[in-house]
Amino acid sequence: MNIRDYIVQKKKEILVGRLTSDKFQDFFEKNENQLQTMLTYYECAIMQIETKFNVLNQEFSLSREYSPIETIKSRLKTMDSLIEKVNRYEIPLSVESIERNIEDIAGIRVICGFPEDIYTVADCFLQQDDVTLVDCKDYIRNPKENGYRSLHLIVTVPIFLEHEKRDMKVEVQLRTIAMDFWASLEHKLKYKKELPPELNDRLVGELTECATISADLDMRMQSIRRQLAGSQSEIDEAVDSLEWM
Ligand code: 0O2
Repeated sequence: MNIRDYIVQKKKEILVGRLTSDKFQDFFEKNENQLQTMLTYYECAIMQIETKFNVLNQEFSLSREYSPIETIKSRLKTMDSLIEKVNRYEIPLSVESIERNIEDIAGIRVICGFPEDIYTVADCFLQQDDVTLVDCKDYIRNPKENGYRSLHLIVTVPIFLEHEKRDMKVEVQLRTIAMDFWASLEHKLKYKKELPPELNDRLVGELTECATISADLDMRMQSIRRQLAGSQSEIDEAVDSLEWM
């Protein structure tokens, strides 16, 4: 992300009347370089963590003959979303305080096939000696009221720069394909502002029901996978015992 482009875009929005407050406009202009540097460091931290998950996935596919991770997505928080959070939590407007108080500027989403893979992958990741767990929110064991499920880890990882080492905070969200499918639809509904209230309420209710169905589906598919793995190892043992093969 380029802070200069963001400032230019905001100036255009001011012209057409969609205004970011002067306070923020001022802040971005005065701190352009520092903000750009901060975002670049977060991008480096994302690369670092993405590599860690890719390495784990490769190793799993050797030792277990399947890859627990289906996809890895990453994003830097958009400036609009950052401003919204600064406002909502009344965070003092300085680069240092934003870095200290906002934990999801860098975000990685790791999508796994099955719920148990999430915990296996998270465990291996957290055992690495340069990864420090800051906070963990388990919305799989304790789903949100709307049905949202995911495992959220806030971690720090070091990035090594020319003259220093910096610990960077990153939010890692681990979820299954089904949890991700649900969350992206729910996210769309959340930002659909112009829906009539009755329709909105009905869709919110339907999504909460879908979350229950999707959690059940995850568990049933996991159970099928376990049974298949069990019968496969029985087949392998039987084949191994055939001396003539
Ligand atoms: P984006 O676009 O990813 O930046 P917050 O809710 O952010 O004020 P906190 O404690 O940081 O406070 O939140 P939490 O619970 O760790 O969740 C942060 C992120 O998790 C959200 O980021 C979403 O990506 C995801 N998330 C959490 N709850 C829900 C939910 O109910 N539905 C969906 N679809 N996603 C959720 P942002 O900042 O909302 O969005």
